[in-house]
Amino acid sequence: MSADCLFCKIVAGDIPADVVHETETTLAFRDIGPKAPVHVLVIPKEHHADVAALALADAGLAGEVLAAAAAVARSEGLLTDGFRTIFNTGGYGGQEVFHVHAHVVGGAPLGPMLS
Ligand code: IU
Repeated sequence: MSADCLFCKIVAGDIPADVVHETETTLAFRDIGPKAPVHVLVIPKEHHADVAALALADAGLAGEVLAAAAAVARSEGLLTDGFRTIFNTGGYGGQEVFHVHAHVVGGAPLGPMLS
């Protein structure tokens, strides 16, 4: 746990979140500012700053985050029409919360990737 990390506080239960999926190592909750009809964030419970740091430190845990993202897509009904999984990374990548999280977004056509 990282003391000043918002998502660590959600994992600890100190800040409420609308949790939709949980495993021993991952947590998924609805984004407070949804950009699509379905917008869920999937995180490892263990603190890693971004997906690059996570993949280097623990590739197995990175795989568990991806598996949780797929489980969320299934439970949110996104597998038929498709969805997008995004890891914003660092400043140029638009990352604002430095606890790695996969955005799982869908429920409507999302358009070209970089629009
Ligand atoms: P980013 O990839 O770091 O830019 O995404 C951070 C996301 O975290 C963003 O979509 C916020 O709406 C979301 N979020 C949240 O769900 N709950 C919060 O308390 C805060 C941000 I602060």
